[in-house]
Amino acid sequence: MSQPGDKYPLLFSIDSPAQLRELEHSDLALLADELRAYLIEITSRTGGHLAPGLGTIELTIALHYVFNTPDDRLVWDIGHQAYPHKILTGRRDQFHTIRQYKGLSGFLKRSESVYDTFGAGHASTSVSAALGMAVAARQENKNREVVAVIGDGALTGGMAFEALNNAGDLDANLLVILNDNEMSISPNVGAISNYLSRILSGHAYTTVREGSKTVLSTLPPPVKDYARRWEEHLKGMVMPSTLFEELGFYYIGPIDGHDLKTVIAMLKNMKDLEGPRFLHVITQKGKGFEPAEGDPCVFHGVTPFNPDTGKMEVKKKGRSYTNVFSDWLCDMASADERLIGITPAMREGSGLVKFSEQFPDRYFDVGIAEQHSLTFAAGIACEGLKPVVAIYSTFLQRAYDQLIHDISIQNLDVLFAIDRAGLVGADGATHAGVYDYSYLRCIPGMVIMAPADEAECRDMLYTGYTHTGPTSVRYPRGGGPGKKERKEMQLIPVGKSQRLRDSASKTVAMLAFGTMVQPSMAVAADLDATVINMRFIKPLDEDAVVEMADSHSLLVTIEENVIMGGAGSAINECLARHGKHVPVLNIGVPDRHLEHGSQQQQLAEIGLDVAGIKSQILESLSAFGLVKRKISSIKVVN
Ligand SMILES: Cc1ncc(C[n+]2csc(CCOP(=O)(O)OP(=O)(O)O)c2C)c(N)n1
Repeated sequence: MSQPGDKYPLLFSIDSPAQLRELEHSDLALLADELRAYLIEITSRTGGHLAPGLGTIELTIALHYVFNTPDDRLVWDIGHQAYPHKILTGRRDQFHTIRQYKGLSGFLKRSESVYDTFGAGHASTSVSAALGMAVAARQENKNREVVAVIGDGALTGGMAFEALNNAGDLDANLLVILNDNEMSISPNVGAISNYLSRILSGHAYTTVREGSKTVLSTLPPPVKDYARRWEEHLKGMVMPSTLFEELGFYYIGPIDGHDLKTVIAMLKNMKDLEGPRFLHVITQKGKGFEPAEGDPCVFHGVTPFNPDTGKMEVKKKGRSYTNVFSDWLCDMASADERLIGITPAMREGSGLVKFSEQFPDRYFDVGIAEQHSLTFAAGIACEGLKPVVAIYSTFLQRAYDQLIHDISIQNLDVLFAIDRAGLVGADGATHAGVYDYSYLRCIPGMVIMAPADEAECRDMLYTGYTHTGPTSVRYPRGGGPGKKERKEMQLIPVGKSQRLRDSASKTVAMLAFGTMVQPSMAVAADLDATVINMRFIKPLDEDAVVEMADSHSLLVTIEENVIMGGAGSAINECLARHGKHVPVLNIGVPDRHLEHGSQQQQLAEIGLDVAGIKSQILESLSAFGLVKRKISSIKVVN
């Protein structure tokens, strides 16, 4: 039987970057070919991020070839483009487990490998982290190189500029590589992106640089240094300096990031220099795989696909909450011309494609700039228009002060459509949307809703849009129970829950939030429990909570959010406030970071699936001595 090594002999002869560094220069092109083919073959089965990694194959090889990793520090931004890095740093044989339960993470993780110098998943952190490492090396007199690789998309994040600003001033020994492919997930946006394109089209600059680079590479260091200064001088006379030079970086580029020879030569040159350096590399997202080159946006993240044609497996999926939001947004925008739709660089993921096509003048992709997106919305709301910020739960974390300082304190009318709330599956801990109840709940005036089904989601969005002040609707990745929305939108009374099921024994009352309503109904049928769809995390339906406390023996709160400070905590506080002493079981996400896997695997791991919820309730009933006393009528099915 043929082994993978037969197909990729060179790649399978390399188990570490140290071995890579022993290869002849002339072998590297073949290695790039094998690495690319291997990446395509494996991701065609596993799914995951594809186009970003295809664009960084040569850069990855060159970096590990030139730098002495892991002692020299290589910091990738986000980490979704680092699959080739994973394969070359001892994880080739486990690569087929990527993003799967107990398998390799789809992002960078310090606990996974010494080569993953900084854990990531969110954008725009690499320059800050690398700068910190460079400063630490200086403090400790360690002679090591630190390299940050950041995409042009991630460069739209303010944090990247905060770090560049700081680095230029600290004169840190740091190399920043801009991996410029003109794409974020969708085409990149913003003035910096336009500026980068202008640099790219500045042929004169490249030509001079290309010439000088060849000369520089052949010179001994002291002469090279002199020549570099001379070149700098000449450059200053004939052409404007780049933004990065103004910030204190020695800038080289743009160079072709797929030309291994050039990239290696440039890296070697820059390695010999000191201080803040900036290498501008042009790559093509999806390079070497025609379907991905043709549609890098679709191939940014893929489901399993046919490696010959690129055709992806279409799983029969129901309607997602993202679709519900997408339709609602267009319907609402048709009804109210004040509506403005805003996304921080997540047009596809957040369901704004249709809106951007139908209402281009009211659509704003502001870049990977969550903080800005909120204050931008605040400004729009100040003028009487109606901003809707479509944002993932995990990315809203980035904009917390803007939420309080710019929106809540001024009680501005901003609706947050919070997608990917709860457990997100394969993206894992960095993307978990399990904190929003807790971090939103303590903000005065914030309305927080969580729908139990698609129809309720649409009505909640409408309710939030109509309400005065900041409001949010948080919904999960994927679909719900499949309840068809009514075209006609209905207001939901703010702060009112909905009783879905009455128990005869009045032993257990399940107070369920959002995604947990459906499994609660399944459990309740077995345990004869009362079920309340709480609908609002804030304002909480206190009357319902008190009524349940007065009439039932055990209250069970259930949420897909961390237990700490979440919806269950809100109920605990309410009970304390009303002097109710009733046993309470808080079910939710425990106080630890959850590994990646499918959403179902994650839910099962922490007891948030039907079986887990049921067994926690049964345990609690027995711990509180309620089983014999009250629920003799309950048919306990194990
Ligand atoms: C703070 C934050 N917001 C949004 C995202 C979602 N996201 C993942 S990759 C990506 C695009 C990154 O573009 P770029 O840095 O240019 O890398 P490329 O994929 O083009 O190689 C976005 C927006 C994120 N990871 N982090």
